[in-house]
Amino acid sequence: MLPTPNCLLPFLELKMERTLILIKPDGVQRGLMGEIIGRFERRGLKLAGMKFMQMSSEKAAEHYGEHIERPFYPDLVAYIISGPIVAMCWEGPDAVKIARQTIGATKPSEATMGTIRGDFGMQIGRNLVHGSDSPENGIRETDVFFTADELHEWHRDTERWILE
Ligand code: D4T
Repeated sequence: MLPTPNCLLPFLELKMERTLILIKPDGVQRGLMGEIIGRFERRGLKLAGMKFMQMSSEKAAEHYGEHIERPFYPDLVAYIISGPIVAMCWEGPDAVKIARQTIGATKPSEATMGTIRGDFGMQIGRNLVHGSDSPENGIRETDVFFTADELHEWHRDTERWILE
């Protein structure tokens, strides 16, 4: 595993987590960007960084490297680089678990209604969103997509109504 960048150490001490969320090309093409961003925002997660970009094959390999031996890997990379995506870093206590619950099961046919994939998805190869699967991967993946100066620490005035 890569060493934790110094700028992220304070978050570990506060037991805050960061999660990397991607709106995949199908989410962008289907006009669901606002809907998807709104779900994380309304849940109470706090945005630290966001960019609209197209992934290179190198970045796709870095992001999905753990799946390189899987039969679906070539299709997965072709899909993720096929058009622009939205990359976001959201933070909060238990941010990884809360975001994955908001996203729903990997297979849209198994995702609960009320989740992003349960409400908008049909097939695993077009499942709209990526979310980090552990706090460690939240940090590692955020580092793949964002430089330190692209992540913002800011005071949210509603904080005390969301977190105790
Ligand atoms: P991501 O990483 O996109 O948030 O998805 P998950 O964390 O929910 O699921 P994953 O890592 O197991 O799979 C990564 C990515 O590969 C696609 N996939 C997966 C696929 O196209 N066919 C498959 O059989 C599997 C298992 C979907 C998500």
